[in-house]
Amino acid sequence: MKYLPAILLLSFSAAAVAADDTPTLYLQHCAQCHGPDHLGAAGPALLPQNLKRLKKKAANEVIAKGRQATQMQGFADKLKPAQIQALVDYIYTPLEKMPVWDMVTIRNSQIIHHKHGSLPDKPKFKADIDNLFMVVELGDHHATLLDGDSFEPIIRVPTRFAVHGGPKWAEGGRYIYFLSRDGWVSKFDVFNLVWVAEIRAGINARNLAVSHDGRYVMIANYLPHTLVLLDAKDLTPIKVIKAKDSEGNSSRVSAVYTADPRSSFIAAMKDIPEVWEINYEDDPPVGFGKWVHDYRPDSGEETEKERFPIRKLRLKGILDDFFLTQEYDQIIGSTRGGGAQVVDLDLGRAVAKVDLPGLPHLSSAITWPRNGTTVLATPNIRKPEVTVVDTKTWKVIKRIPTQGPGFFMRSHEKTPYAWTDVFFGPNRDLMHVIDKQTLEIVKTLKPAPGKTSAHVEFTKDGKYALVSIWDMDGAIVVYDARTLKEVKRIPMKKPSGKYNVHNKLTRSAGTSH
Ligand code: DHE
Repeated sequence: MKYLPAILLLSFSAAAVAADDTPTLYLQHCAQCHGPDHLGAAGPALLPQNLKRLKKKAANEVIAKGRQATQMQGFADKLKPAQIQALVDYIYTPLEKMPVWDMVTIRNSQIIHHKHGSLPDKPKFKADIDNLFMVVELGDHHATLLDGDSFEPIIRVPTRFAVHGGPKWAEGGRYIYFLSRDGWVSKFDVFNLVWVAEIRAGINARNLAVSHDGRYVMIANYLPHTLVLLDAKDLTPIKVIKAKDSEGNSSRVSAVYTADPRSSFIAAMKDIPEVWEINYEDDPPVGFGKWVHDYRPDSGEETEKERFPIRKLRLKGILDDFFLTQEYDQIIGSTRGGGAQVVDLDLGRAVAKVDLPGLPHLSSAITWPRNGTTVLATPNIRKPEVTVVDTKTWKVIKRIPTQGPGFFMRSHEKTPYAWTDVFFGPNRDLMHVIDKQTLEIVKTLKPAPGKTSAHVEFTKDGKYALVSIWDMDGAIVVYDARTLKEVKRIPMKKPSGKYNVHNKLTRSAGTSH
């Protein structure tokens, strides 16, 4: 017998363990990185809720062969196929008891890399801060800070596993906040190019929002059913709000957004027909929480008496996804089962229905002025069309056929075009460019044949459009937004979204907020 290293011998003895002793196999081979409680450690959480986006077959392959560009090694030489399958079934089985993720657990997870206020207030590099981009590279879980004038990367840093939703800029571009699907919130100091604080706000999280004054960060969680409010300075938790209606029915929180002029966060509920508004003023308006229907003070963990009151708007149906108008007075949300409704935040009720079939991706919708009105355009995850709606009448004014369902749509105040990807289907390497006045597709680009092209963001002056090539051997392709000619290609590993300081902080109507 050839010499075998100790670690392999250990693994062969593990292979002798019967497949019905899968928990032991898990502890031997997986627990070190993924946590004995499946909640994740250096590696991601392995709970059915966190694995929803990975098919069992793909999970089997990852265990057998490992995952490219990560520390996940393959186990095909150590485990029999039946054992690998047993491990797959095991991690897709719900835990008997869900772990508690409350104020104490959250607080204990906090990591302060640099004390708030301890780092210099001048950037370490020369660039127009207002025109910086942060690019999330999903391929190997990194983020690249890009100079929006030279299109040269300034720094590339590792992120937590599976960042999702837009990282949120704050304080004029000094800081940016990321959220991973496993609930890790990470704050990056852009001037000093370092991570300053981290905290795990949930087990399975959706997105985060930062208050317009830069003081608070709010996290929307699927698991547990909570909203978590953090102090933006060092991410210290302030409040854990249980997502429950007045009858005690608990809900996942789909997403949370900031409504600047209202000094509030707007949160969408996934399992109850409610939308919540959480005020973050020091001195909230009297009776804020009693304003809609029969709101009763939250019985969850309160840390401050009258602070952060919640208005709960009861709706006719559950909203899957929604868009906040530029005035922040109305939301338009897709209703489960089809169609969409417009909810007036001041009246506290639905005021119109919109004929949006399929699954409009409203969190990616944009608006622009046209013929004396404001139009809203949304891509559709299920239907090959971009739907254009008049926001005065809420009537559909045009259905623009596309080469396949799309995910993201973007424009800019200073460009005549709106860009939309064809994210799904055989034509996912296409990108449509739509004239915002004629509502016709004027050009269809194919930035990288055979590779998905998606998610556009503009430079602060709207002169250049940056497109992501979603591939391990991917890139950011920079286009002249007027001539539609390529000007530069920056190699990246599956770059998902990119976020421009100016466009995000001025709440440009051409991008998501
Ligand atoms: Fe996202 C944003 C929900 C799947 C990439 N996604 C968002 C937002 C929501 C959302 C509510 C807005 C949050 C924000 O910006 O703060 N996404 C959902 C889903 O419900 C859905 C369909 C299913 C799910 O499993 O969560 C979903 N999203 C995906 C993906 O599969 C994508 C393509 C790859 C990934 O990262 O998992 C994806 N979502 C993104 C990106 C944004 C985003 C890049 C930010 C867009 C922006 O420009 O702001």
